[in-house]
Amino acid sequence: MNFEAISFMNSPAIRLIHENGSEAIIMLHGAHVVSWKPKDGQERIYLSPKTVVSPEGAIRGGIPVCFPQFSNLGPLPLHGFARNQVWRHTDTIKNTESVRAVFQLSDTPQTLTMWPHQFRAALNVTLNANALDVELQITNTGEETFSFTTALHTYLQISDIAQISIEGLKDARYIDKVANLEDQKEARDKITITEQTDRVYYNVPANLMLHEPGRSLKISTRNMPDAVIWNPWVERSQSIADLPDDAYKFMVCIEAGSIGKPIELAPNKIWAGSQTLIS
Ligand code: TA6
Repeated sequence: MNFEAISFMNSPAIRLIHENGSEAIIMLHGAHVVSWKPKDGQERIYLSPKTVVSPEGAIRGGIPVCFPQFSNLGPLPLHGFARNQVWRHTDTIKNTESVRAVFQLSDTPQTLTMWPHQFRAALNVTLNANALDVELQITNTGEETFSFTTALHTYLQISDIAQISIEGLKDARYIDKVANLEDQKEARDKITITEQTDRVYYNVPANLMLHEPGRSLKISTRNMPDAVIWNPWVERSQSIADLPDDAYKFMVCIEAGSIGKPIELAPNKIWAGSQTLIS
């Protein structure tokens, strides 16, 4: 097990290396996971080839950390500010099974102007033999209760959108943000994607599966009850400047979040939720 500080897209990052050959890269900008290759060497995380790292911007692809607001569910910029901040790499923990990097972000005068609450966020990224575990911990370091919504906005790399399916959401209630429909119920055992898709599913099972020809990925969550499925499809890919026009063929977002019911966090309390990708 090992780790090294590297430069990735000309920006500081940490590479985690497992003795079985698997590895992950996390950038300090956003504590953004931008790569995970299990031991078969196949990249599992989609990172847009057009993305850039800019001080106020978000990286396109990878695992954006949405905090303290998911999407436009409040007054903050889309998906909150955590993905646009530079986090600190505070620790690396190695044992015989895994290697973990810890990143931290606290309130600053700038975040306090946007969101007037004192907090400490930690992102624990753990590389196991066949899994990548991403845990977000939020501590209320202030004197008043605050509430937030959050998600790990995971972009998964796929070989062909026409050949994937997502299993585990049957009977879940969802909103369809493309068709603008509230309180729908998923009828399908396996979801396929054939058009622009932007759905928030509520209270989903802790295990979902992404199936592709020749490989599958299990997605397990803890304390993140909601799931977002997003694919921008043709026109939306074309309209997002930092995505290639055909990006929709090679990515699907399966996000873990706590979105439907904002988390209320009292002073000195800690909330934690995680998503684990298992190859
Ligand atoms: O999680 C899905 C979503 O909220 C979509 O509505 C879509 O806009 C996407 O996130 C990307 O958001 P971004 O701010 O990164 O362009």
